[in-house]
Amino acid sequence: MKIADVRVVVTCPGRNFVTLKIVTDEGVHGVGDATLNGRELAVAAYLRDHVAPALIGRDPSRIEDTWQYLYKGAYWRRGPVTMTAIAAVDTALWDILGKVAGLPVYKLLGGRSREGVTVYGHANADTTDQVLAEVARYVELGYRAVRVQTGVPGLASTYGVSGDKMFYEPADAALPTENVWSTAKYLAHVPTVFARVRDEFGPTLRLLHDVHHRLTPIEAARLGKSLEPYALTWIEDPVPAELQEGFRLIRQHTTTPIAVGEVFNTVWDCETLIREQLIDYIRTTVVHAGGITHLRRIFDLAALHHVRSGSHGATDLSPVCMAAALHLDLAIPNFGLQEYMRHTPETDAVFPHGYHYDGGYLHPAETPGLGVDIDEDLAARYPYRPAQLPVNRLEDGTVHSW
Ligand code: GCO
Ligand code: MG
Repeated sequence: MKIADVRVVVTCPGRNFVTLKIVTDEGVHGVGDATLNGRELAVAAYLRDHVAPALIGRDPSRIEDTWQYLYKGAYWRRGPVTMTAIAAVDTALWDILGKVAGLPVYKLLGGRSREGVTVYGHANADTTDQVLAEVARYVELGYRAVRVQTGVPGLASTYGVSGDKMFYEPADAALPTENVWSTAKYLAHVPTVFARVRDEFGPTLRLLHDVHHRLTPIEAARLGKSLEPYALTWIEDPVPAELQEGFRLIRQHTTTPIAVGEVFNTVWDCETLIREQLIDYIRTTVVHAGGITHLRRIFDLAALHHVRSGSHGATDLSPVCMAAALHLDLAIPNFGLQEYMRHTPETDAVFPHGYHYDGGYLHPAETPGLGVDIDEDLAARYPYRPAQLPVNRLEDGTVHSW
């Protein structure tokens, strides 16, 4: 069997998605997510101009060899654009392998290690009173873990608080909008929110919070300490993580668990964090960390160091990525949690899929391959629309991490 056709599909059923479709000479096809929020066309061009021509005629079952060929062969290693492109190819090849073998991909990865994939939902609202109602909504839907984000008094807008509660989408304009940030106001407010949530929902509901890279290590340590009474499952991205050593400082000061990694692309981005046990959950995901092949490598390293998975699963990761993530989540021994932000009905229609939610768990499809596809005719009805992520500034105008 040989690869006969490679297509890149860009579509915007509510938001932009890039999908790679690989077709073999025997008519089997596989799909891979290639969406990089706000930089979609860079990945589409990388795939179309540089990767697709080199795939024609290759044996689709040589997944590891193709990964090495694209990674080492490019010479210019790593980076989100390259690794997202490689991820798309890798994911599509696993999909083809599953279809040819007649098995869902999780069985090719060693079979199920659990009955379902525990997911967390996103309670978000401007005020604490409103967010309590949002948490209750997720509890009623059966969620066992809920991420809690609120507005901060004195700040006009805050990351993670959206008008459309189920489908948070930060890429909201053709040119970046600007948010204003105050660490002092934030640090004073967050513990008061979690005090109310714990009080209302009791000690066992798993609670999470995303800091979105906005603090320094010592500020993050203070936040972690102040949240200890409320026993969070994790605080996410407490600091920008280019400096992995910075997490040593946080770790020395707090027992609040830490999750990091949605912007990482390779095992080298988190190798120190994992090896020194500076984090508890690694949030790398299929689409941005080199596909199923490379993510498995990261999770295996993590398993040796008491670090569990907690893959990113925001709305900007397509149902193709979610399907792939679920197969890996089901198979690995050190699964922790899976983020699950729902897609709009328009997106679900463009990407028909067999995974389903039931009582706090997601379950991958049992059909051969990944159990997800793209309806190319429907996709063509939603042309690309430029949309970028916001920029963050301090109250004095200084650009800050978003
Ligand atoms: C999360 C993330 C997202 C990202 C978004 C960027 O934890 O879900 O932080 O909200 O900001 O995916 O494209
Ligand atoms: Mg996040």
